[in-house]
Amino acid sequence: MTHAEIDALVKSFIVDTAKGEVNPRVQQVVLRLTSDLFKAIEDLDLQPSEIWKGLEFLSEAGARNELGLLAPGIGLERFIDIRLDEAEAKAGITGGTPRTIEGPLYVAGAPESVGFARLDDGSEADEGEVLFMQGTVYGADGKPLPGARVEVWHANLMGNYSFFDKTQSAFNLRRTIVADENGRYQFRSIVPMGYGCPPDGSTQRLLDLLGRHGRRPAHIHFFVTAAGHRKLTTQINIEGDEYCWDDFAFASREGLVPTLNRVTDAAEIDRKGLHKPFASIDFDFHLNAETAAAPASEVERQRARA
Ligand code: MBD
Ligand code: FE
Repeated sequence: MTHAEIDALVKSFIVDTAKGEVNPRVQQVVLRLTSDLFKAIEDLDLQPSEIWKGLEFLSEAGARNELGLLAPGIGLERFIDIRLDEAEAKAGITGGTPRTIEGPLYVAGAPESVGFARLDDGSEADEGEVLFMQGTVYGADGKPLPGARVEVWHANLMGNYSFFDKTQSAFNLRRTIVADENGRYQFRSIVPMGYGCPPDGSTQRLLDLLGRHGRRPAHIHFFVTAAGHRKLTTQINIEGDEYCWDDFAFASREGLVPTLNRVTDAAEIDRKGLHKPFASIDFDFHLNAETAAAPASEVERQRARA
């Protein structure tokens, strides 16, 4: 079939059959995606068994709750970010801390504190390296933003996230820190390890067929919000991780790999109440002013809440 014939056929299936009230946006999207799919089937001469394989793959991925993992794995979540960056540039927004993908593992409702929080429950404190991370949240005018909210979440030493990993305590490695009167935040945690896709999962099965790995570098996620400013969704990578620039989720960006300092000075260690060297990262967040000229920075998607 020609593409024009496919367009006519799909219109006859999806548009001409409408009798009730139509959601025009849904109709437009379904029409487009269906005709693009049919054209791909035609162009690639996809066989019936291959088409069912594809549907079965999506079914399985959905049943395992892996569509949120497949999206970064095929670069879809990165593509969304590229488009947001373009839209912001068009709206005249420049500068600010680069965004990068949210990923599928955020959980709402983490404990809140002002200025400082300890993220880890202490269960891995002995094997892990203690991490202090601190900085200032700055607003569009370049001034600190007291009261800004820094939501932070990261994996444990196994690369696993609390809530999804039921062996961890509630909200382990997840907190909301409200910036203090100087716009400062600080947390104590452990240096996380990188994440790997579940080896028996749908996403990894696809990655295997593509000759790709399913590894992420060690990283820490953030939502940073403040009145009058656009929500920043971002991550930092742990410097030196072998996957730092080889992330299966394409989230690594210039400007999001801060220096990780190793503090060995005995007096400094003592001041933290520690008995061994620790890691320290300084990282400031720079937010952009909210504007009606750019798409919403608050993205609606289903998120876990505990
Ligand atoms: C993660 O921790 C993550 O951040 C992403 C994007 C995908 C899988 C696991
Ligand atoms: Fe993550």
